[in-house]
Amino acid sequence: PQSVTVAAADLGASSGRVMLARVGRDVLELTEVHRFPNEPIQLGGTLHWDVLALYRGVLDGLRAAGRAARAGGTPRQGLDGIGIDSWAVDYGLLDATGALIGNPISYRDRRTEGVMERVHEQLGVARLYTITGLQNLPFNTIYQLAAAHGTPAAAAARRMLLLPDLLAYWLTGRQGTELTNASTTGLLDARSGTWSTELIAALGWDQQLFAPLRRPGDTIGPLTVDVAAHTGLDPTVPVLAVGSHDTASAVVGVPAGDERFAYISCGTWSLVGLELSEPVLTEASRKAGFTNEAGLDGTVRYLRNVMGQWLLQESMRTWQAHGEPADLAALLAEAAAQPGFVSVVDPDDPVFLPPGDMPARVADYCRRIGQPVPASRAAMVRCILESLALAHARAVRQAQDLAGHPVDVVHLVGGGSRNELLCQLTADACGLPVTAGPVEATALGNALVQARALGAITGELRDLRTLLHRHVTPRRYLPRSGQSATAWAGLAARLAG
Ligand code: LFR
Repeated sequence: PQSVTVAAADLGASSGRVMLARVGRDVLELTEVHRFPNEPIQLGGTLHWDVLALYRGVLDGLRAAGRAARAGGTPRQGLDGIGIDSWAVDYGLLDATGALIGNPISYRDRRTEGVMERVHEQLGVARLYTITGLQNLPFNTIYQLAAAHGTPAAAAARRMLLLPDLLAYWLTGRQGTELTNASTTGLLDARSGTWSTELIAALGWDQQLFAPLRRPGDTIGPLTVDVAAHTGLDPTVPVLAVGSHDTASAVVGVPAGDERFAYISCGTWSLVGLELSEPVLTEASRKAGFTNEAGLDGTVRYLRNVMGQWLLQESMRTWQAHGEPADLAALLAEAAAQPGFVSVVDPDDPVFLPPGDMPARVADYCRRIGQPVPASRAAMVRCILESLALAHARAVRQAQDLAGHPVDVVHLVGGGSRNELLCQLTADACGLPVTAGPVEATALGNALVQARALGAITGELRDLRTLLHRHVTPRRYLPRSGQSATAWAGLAARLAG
């Protein structure tokens, strides 16, 4: 076909959206047709995702996408494909009949506290890294499953499906695990790209709990009759595997040309790193907290999780909850006018991981290391964004050093690319040009992979990016000359001290 029309469903930590995309050799158009909130719920002391609300949001979005496609007079009078991505590591458990057991739990829930250390004691942290290449984040699926081991729910479980695969199962009746997201579980062998039967056995799980792997571009299956009836879509519309880990899709959506680049996929998290052809499994890499996740077409996403705009989002939520709602645009403008280099925090400190009163935690942190407590909300935002920029720069530098892969430019994609102050501070701290945008890199990456699977475009990852390059206009930020490297180094030294 000349072009195809696909729906890209992208679930994020605070909202989900369904985008309609038209993709062909000469066209790349993206429209948001539905957006819905994602509101985790605390119940019985546990933080749950409202997975059925998310499923309903996807169904509503697919109905809207079908309607919009028909109105646009697409060749097939409807959709040519559907792809789903979301954040990583979280899952649902299915019983022997395929029914969901309980409600999926958020990776920010505290039930994994101390579990990672226990698993490391049992299996050896260095050995884990040589097998999986994964950074030690307390919420990786491997630790969540270890926390669940022995519970009645886990005893009844016959399948573990990661969230995008769970939704795809409900749409199609087919079970499987998409590779890019499987690579975030801590149970995938990074070299062979298959489930680590060794780790699965060592942790006392049945191998059958883990579904057969699928790759981005594979066909998952047609819609069930019920779903087709409910959404008004043709039952033959295929659900396709995409980079179902949102970060994998976002990296596909980085509009890089031939330059040597680092990327920052900047949303609730900042995922900072490089695209490589081989994993880096050294001890130095492990100690620096770098991960080797699977990217499209056998690439390695060599990156580090930086806590990201989460600190800002939770601050906004806290102010709102205290009855003092803040306007983000106004606050960012005020923050830009604040003096710099006053106070800094390490956004990756575990105190910032759970939901809660971030301004209070930032203030405590500043007090603890003998810095002024930000005296206004604008000063607080300035401190958070400078801290984030510094963490971005640290990860960009470390990635280059650890992989022996120097870069000339940093591509910053995702919602954070709208935050001009953050982009500018990141350029300043990195001492490198930052190319910001597209905002919707994830949905674009999702749609491009579908379009290639459907034959509307061909080629390798770089060809997909060439297409992207022609249709998006990122914004460029150059490091400001007045922002001396010594000032940033001084900030970094405060954290080291
Ligand atoms: C980003 C992301 C990160 C992952 C974190 C938790 O949305 O997918 O890549 O580490 O969420 O799943």
